[in-house]
Formats: sequence, structure tokens, C-alpha cells
Amino acid sequence: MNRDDFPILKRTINNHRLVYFDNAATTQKPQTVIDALSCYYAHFNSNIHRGVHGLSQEATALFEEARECVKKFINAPSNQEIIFTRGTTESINLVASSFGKTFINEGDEVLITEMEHHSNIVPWQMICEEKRAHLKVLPFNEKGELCMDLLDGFLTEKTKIVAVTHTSNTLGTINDISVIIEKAHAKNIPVLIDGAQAMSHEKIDVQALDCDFFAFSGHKMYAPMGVGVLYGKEKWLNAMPPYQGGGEMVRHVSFEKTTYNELPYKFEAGTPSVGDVIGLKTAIDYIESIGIEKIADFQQELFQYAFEKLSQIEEIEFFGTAQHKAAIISFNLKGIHPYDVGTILDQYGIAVRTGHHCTQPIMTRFGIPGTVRASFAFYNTFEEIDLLVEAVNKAKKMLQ
Ligand code: 7TS
Repeated sequence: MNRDDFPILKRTINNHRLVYFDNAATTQKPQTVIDALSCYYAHFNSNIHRGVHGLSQEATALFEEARECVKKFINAPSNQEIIFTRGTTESINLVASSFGKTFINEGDEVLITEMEHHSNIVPWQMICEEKRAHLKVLPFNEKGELCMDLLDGFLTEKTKIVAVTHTSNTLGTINDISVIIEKAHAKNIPVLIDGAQAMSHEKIDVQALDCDFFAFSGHKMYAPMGVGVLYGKEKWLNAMPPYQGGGEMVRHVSFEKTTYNELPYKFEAGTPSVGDVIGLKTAIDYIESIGIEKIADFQQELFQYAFEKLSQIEEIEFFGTAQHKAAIISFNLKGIHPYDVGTILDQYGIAVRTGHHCTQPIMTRFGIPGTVRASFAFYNTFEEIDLLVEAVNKAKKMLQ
């Protein structure tokens, strides 16, 4: 499906045609996104929001069009609630730091889960340490599903915010975030959703979810690296201090006192990655030209096929067998280090990720050093999955 749109898929690695199964780390880019970057630098490059000259105004218009496009794509109520960042990590750091400064105090609690990416653990640990607050962790069960029956007990009058991943990058679990948001809101607790993996797997509607913050990265949804988004409800963003100081985020600066710009600029200090932001709009246009539902359905088919085929390999162990899963499969061959399997797959041109996937607590929970992870995008094929299965079987023979 639309493979020809992605020039990199024609590459060879180790004399084999590239089979790219590392989509959870970053997706490949269609030609239209690559062209958008070169078009921006060839025809529109200029710093934005500041210039009276025509070129700067054109670049500014394209940048703000991209904001409007993102707003519509996630159904946010207003452009003021769309903040461009460098990625999910920066979006979460922004909230942890800025929300934390204002709303988290000594003895308070922040609730995360055992399956978070380090980017949704460490920023909260840092602010908790600074404020002498406590980081609480909702565990998951053997299948990699959150222990939802424990949630009520974890939401206390001291909980100031819940930060949870929509979809686990390691287990593939799609969490029941609507229930988490509903339960937290019943106790007036805001919720941040780490949407890094969600964006390429399903349609996101932040109003339907009613989340308070939603963070994601462009590069995991066919857009360039270097751009991400933080959606935040205006009521929170207005109540939070700026994250970084610099250009564009101010209204007036004097040595005595500086006043801050309105939303969203208050949170966009310094020159943004204008070309990448425009590339993000192009990626969204591309996704919409195919249809996110169609993309999601095909990825599910690939996932079901891969899971079934891999399950037939003796002594394969899966990590993350939740009922609701995105197209991400983590596995190990019993007694074999994941790195060794990954190295052999690479010999056949198959790109999988091995290691802890920036989720060390998940590895600790299962008592393993890491996993082999295959994550699928709609440009993958059933034939590629057959090649994976064949190569895993070969690796097994060689390593056992
Ligand atoms: N949250 C989740 C759930 C992620 O999967 C990732 C990146 C991040 C946050 C951080 O995103 P960034 O764009 O700011 O880096 N996950 C992965 C991965 O699984 N392999 O490489 C990066």
C-alpha cells in the first residue's frame, strides 16, 4: 500500500532489500514530506512572526496554517492550545516543569504507570524531587494491561496530575485512557496523555477524550524529526508560567520586568523549526489523503498476521499480549539475547529494535535485559513479515 511514496524503502542493507520494522522509533517519510522541506528552504526560508518583509510574512502564514491543520487533525478547540515543540519529550518536560512549578507542592503526588517511556517518567521524577512530592506508579499485569482495578486507590486527594501513555511503545498495549481521564476528572485531577505512539495507529480527538494535555512527535507520523506538539487546555496553559525565556514568548522586556506574550506564543521561545512544522502539515495532509482509519485497519491486519506466524516458532516468548494492542510486537527467543537476534536480522536487511526501548521498568518487571521489537507501518507487507519469520527461525538455529 503506497510503498512507492517512500523512497527509502527501495534501499538495500547488507545486500538485502530493506525491511523496515522499527516504525515505533520513527516512521519513514513520504516523498511529499521530503519535497516540502526542500521547497521551504528553496522558496520560503525566513524567520517568522518578526519581519515586515514579504518573505517573512509568507513563512509566518505557512507556519500558522500548519497550526490550524494540527488543530483540526486532533480536533482541538483553538489554535491557542497548539504549542509547537521539538517532540513528545519536550512537550512532557514543558508540562512537568511549568505545571509542576505552579501546582505541585511538598507531599503532593504525581501518578504515572509502570509502562511509561522514560520521557514520561524522568521529567516527573525531576519535578517531584525538586518539590519533595511523590511519584506513584500504577502497575500492569502479566499481559501488559494496566491494573485498572487499583486505579481508584491511586487517585487520592494529594494527586495533582496523572500522566499516562495512550499506547505503550514496548508492549503495544492501548490503554483505556477514557476511563482513566473520567476517573481522574471525577476527583478534579488533570490528565496528560503521552500520544507518541497513538498518532500513527488511530484517530485522536482531544475533545472527545477530554484530556488536559496531549503530547506527540511528528517523526513518528511520517513528518520530519525536530517537531512535536503539545495540546493543552487553555485554562491550564494560562495558569502556567512560561517554560523557557527568550524571543517571541514576551510582550515587553525591560530590566525591571518582562511581560509575556499570549498563547500559544508564551510557550514558544526562540526560532522554531519552521520547515519541520510545515513538513508536519504535509504529513497530516498525506495521512488524510489515505485515511487514518484505513491505515489503522491495515496495520492491524499486519499485526494479526505477524503475531500468528511468530507464535508458531517454538520457544518464542511475547511481552505484551493485551486485548487491545497496536501493531507493535516485543518478543525474545528463550535463552538468547535480543541483541544477538537483532544482529542476525540485520544481516538479512531487517531493521528491528533491540534493547529496553527506553522503558527499563518494563524490563525489570519481566526480569529481562531487553526484547526484540517489530513495529509495523502501513507501508509494510505480508511478504516482509514472512521474511522476518524466516530470519527469526534462522537466528534461532544459529544461536541455540
Ligand atoms: N513516549 C513514547 C510512548 C514513545 O514511544 C517515545 C519514543 C517517546 C515518548 C519520546 O518521543 P521523542 O520523539 O520525544 O523521542 N519512542 C521511541 C522508541 O520506542 N524507540 O525510539 C524512540
